[in-house]
Amino acid sequence: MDAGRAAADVPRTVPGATLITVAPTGAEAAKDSVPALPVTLDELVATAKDCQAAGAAVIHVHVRDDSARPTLELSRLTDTVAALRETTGLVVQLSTGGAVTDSFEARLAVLDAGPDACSLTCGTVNFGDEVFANPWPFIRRLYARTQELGVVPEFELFDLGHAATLHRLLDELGAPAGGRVHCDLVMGVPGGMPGDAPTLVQAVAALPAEATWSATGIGRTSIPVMLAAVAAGGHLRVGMEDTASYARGRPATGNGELVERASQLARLAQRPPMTAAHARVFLGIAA
Ligand code: KMH
Ligand code: ZN
Repeated sequence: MDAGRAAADVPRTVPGATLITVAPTGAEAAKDSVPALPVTLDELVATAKDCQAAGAAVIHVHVRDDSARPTLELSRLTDTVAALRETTGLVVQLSTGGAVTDSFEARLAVLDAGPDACSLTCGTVNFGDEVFANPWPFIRRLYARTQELGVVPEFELFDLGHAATLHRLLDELGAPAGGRVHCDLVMGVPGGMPGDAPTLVQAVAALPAEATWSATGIGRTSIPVMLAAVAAGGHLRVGMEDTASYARGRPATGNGELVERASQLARLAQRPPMTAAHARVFLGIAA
């Protein structure tokens, strides 16, 4: 699909359905402390299949090296995209956020692995004791590259000010590949916006009028954010990148049960999980 295709031309809705994204690994948790974290390609493929069966339609991917450390090595990313495409129908969204230590050049090169979609963070944020750096010139370059390559971006907002940058990006560079402005509110990061219902409502109000959105809460904000997002008519992201626990004092046994719970909630809200095929139409991803 044309990068320049107008939002109005894209089939806008899959009526009454919830898009569930799983973020199974991330770049922060250590395999030693979270043994259920999928870090090898085989583990990632197994979790992806479980999650699709449980109701996920999109997988947000970070890869690890042979020592389970985060890496942006291009050949691993390319192999991972191929393996997920062969074994699942999930929309493959590669992280361009990487780890806080990754260079801007390595993060831009992620797009060369040819994913369906990518994350695109709309601003710098304190990230615990670290800084997750996303200065305007980098955001602009990354966005322009997604348009050039036809990779569908998901705009990640960690703070309310990131919404202003998203407006600026769309005003200056136009519509994303696929035509849909789809955002993900990443809430509860120490240094970012809090993970609670009043903040979620404020953040949604700050988005462009045409945007659709999902939300995820980090750590113990996971459940309140999920409940608030469903109540506000949003979509959901869950997974062990964002929380390694299923409940207080009970580690998650895997990503599948986190997706399963999100699916149950979506069904309870009368907006059952969107299939991966519908997600492709919803996001404007070429078949
Ligand atoms: N790992 C974080 C520093 C993304 O994937 O785009 C950044 C992150 C966001 O996870
Ligand atoms: Zn991520």
